[in-house]
Amino acid sequence: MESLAAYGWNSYFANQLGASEEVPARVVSQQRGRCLAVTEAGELPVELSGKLRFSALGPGELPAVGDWLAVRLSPDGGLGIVVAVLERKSVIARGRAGKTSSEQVLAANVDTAFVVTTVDRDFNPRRLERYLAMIWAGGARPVILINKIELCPDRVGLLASVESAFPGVEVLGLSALSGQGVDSLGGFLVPGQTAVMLGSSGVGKSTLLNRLMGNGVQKLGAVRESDKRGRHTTTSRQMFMLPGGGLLIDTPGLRELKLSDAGSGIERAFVDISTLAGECRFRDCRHLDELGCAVLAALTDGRLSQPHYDNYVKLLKEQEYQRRREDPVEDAKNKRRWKSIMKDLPLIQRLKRGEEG
Ligand SMILES: Nc1nc2c(ncn2[C@@H]2O[C@H](COP(=O)(O)OP(=O)(O)O)[C@@H](O)[C@H]2O)c(=O)[nH]1
Ligand SMILES: [Mg+2]
Ligand SMILES: [Zn+2]
Repeated sequence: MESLAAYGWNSYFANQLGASEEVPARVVSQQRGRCLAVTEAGELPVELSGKLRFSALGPGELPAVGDWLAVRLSPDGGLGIVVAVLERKSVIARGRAGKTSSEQVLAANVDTAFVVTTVDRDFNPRRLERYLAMIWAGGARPVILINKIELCPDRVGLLASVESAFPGVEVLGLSALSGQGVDSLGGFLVPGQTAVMLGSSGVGKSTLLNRLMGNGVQKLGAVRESDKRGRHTTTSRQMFMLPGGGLLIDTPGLRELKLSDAGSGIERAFVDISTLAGECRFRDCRHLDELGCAVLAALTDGRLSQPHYDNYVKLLKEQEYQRRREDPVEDAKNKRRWKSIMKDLPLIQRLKRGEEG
């Protein structure tokens, strides 16, 4: 019997549940469509109610790890039927490649998002900018973790340069392997708070989790020495309660991180460009070829780096594309069309089999 407050339950969610026969549950793991959630009475598998399945406007509205749910217990108490996904306080979501408009929620209701990278090949400022935009857009606080710090000869210099490249973001160096610097995460991992680890495969997320758990809770798969990026060992998204009471979500490495609607996240991740934009001649300047563009001026005289600017333009374009795709009117039309096709499906099948009429 666990108190749900230990899992982050608070009045924000309690107010949404109101008085009903449904009980609150938090999704603690997700693997191939199977969801486990924790309730006051312990962990149990949950399934979507038919109504929720059909009313959801896209996968982004379905339960993800970290979500709080209103659940109806089956008579024997062995299964929870998800009646509703409670409104999220924050969300880590990426856009998905593909034809249908959709976003994928990687984690919900997290306070802190650790973007884990390393001092070696994985380090990529452009990718970090992308992560920051996504995290800020979803209402969480990003923290950059530079793992394998023991491999870097000039640790202080590295941290200083990363800090100056990402103003307003906390940057911590650590070694999950030796434990060096791991204590500095303590402030983010307090009881009732939720953090998620994001980052490529092989950067040491699972190693860090194991160290924080203080035991071998999650077995690590073998990593081939030849494969510098390490091997993909975490296949599900899962939440762990750390010995100190904090909640930590481990995620598998992401091969691709397309932005969903990142909104103001991009402005925050490129705060230098946003500041310059205030001096552009036109208020709606897109900083592409406009006259009197302060951003382009800074690019020309070298105050702004070209790859940094290119990434900004790229992310804005991506966002524009996603917005068009995720237009609710277009989306609803699509859904209605599919629903009517599904309705006609038995008929179509009968026709195919030659049982006309
Ligand atoms: N040198 C060094 N190697 C590390 C460190 N943390 C993790 N590793 C290694 O990096 C590889 C990938 O780690 P893993 O935790 O599976 O990464 P994940 O894919 O992000 O979960 C493993 O071989 C780890 O032993 C570290 O701080 N320093
Ligand atoms: Mg892992
Ligand atoms: Zn401009």
